[in-house]
Amino acid sequence: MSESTTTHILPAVESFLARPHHHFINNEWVPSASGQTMEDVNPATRHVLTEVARGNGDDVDRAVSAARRAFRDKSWAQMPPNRRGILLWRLADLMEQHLEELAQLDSLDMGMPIRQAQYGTTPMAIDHIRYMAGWATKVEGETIPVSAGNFFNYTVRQPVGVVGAIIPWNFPLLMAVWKLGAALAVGCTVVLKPAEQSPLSVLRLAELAVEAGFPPGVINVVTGYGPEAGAALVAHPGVNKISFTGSTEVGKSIMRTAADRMARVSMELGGKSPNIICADANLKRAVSGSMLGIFMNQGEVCSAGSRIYVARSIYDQALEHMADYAKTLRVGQPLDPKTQMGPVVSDEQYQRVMRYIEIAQREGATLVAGGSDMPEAGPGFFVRPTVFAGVRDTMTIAQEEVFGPVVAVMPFDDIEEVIERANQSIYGLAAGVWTENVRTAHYLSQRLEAGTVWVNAYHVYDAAAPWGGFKESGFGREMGKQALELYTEVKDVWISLG
Ligand code: TXE
Repeated sequence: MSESTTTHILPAVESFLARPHHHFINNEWVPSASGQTMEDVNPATRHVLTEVARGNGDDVDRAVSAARRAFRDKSWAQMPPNRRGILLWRLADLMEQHLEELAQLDSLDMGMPIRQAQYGTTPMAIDHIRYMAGWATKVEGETIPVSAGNFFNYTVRQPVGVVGAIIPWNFPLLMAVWKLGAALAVGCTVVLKPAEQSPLSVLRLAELAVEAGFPPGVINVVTGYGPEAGAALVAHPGVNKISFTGSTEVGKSIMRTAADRMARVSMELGGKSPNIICADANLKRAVSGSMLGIFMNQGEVCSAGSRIYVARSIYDQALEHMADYAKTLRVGQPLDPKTQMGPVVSDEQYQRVMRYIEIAQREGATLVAGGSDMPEAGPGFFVRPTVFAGVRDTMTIAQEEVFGPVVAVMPFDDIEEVIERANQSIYGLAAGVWTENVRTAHYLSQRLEAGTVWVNAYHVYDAAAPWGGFKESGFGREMGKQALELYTEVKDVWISLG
């Protein structure tokens, strides 16, 4: 790390880190009921960044009570929608004023390269809040021409109530606003539980929300571990809806708990996304796009293109380019603006990724790049960008989500065969297609079982475009107007005109 290439930690970030980090309940900072805290580790250095409140059921209870009060009284759900929109817009303005600070917090907290945080995910988060601010005034019902008699029949969409939002560590700020934006726009109040590995940007966001003028209880943040704070939020009878992003395994257990009281749920879960490079693709673009598809954010992306299928006629050439790309990717300190890939989030994740690399080799896959740790990148949890060839569809590396910088590259012979193989997964979040043939592009887009298909691109997102999975990648769509459905109930009203 040299002085000239490393972004200095902003004084505002330094002073934020030095403060105690309590729960944010009813617009106040509240220490844990138990008095316990947990360590927040910087994955690039393995040093403790700061301590954060370790929440339990008592803290969740306080936060849910605050959210219920705010939902019931007139200060939020019954606030004129344009006022809610203005508050969201103000929050976005404040986020923009503090963009660098928010970007640094995510970068320090979970290892995201600063250029991605600063020019990608933080601006996307701001844009998302503005997009949802616009929807606050546009949540409309319908009039329905019923035949049952002389009635005027119409629907209204009403906020579902208190939302329990549980988010992962891979995009801390962005995942928070994906849930907050739509929920707040329609008049819900929220208790948000960030991932234990990366709570900082969300805590800073809560502070900005007070500055923007959000009433007490509308946004609450309880930090803590999943089986403690997260599980208590899921089980709380005062929570009407759980919006979860995380592992499929935890998603299933949340659904079981939520079923007991019929709480609404939406799930954005894991993936093993296929990325298909056809023989007629622009190879240079396809290779660099596919490498971005797997190595962006260290591969810690639910939609990472972790199964690359390449037409056999160009397979050897593509594989060679991919190996070169992986070997020359700049892996290093996340705060260095030149860094393209940072460390994985934690020791636990590092061990998990290394285990998958070991299993792949044991099952007979061939390593063409990476496959080890990367001490020269720094003292943190660095994994060398890894490319496997000689992979069979039945191997663990072709079936399970690694959630790290590891990709399986496989040849295919014809379109029907690759469709079948691509769809042979429990997941269905995203897919990529690289071809210059418009028919192939549309045909594959129709046939692939995925919530999003990118053609001649990978990892493009927009606040207006719906996002969510097929199969065990979950259900419900975040972003786009579809996200409003997650946080509203439809009420049908009959007025007798007889
Ligand atoms: O996820 P968890 P982890 C996948 C990815 C990764 C694996 C494990 O494959 O390697 O999951 O990651 C909270 N009740 N994804 O362990 O445990 C937890 O505190 C309520 C894909 O980090 O699912 C955190 O806030 N909440 C994914 C959130 O759930 C619980 C992103 C996610 O943690 C809980 C993350 C419980 N019992 C991991 N247990 C994606 N879709 O992008 C945990 N949590």
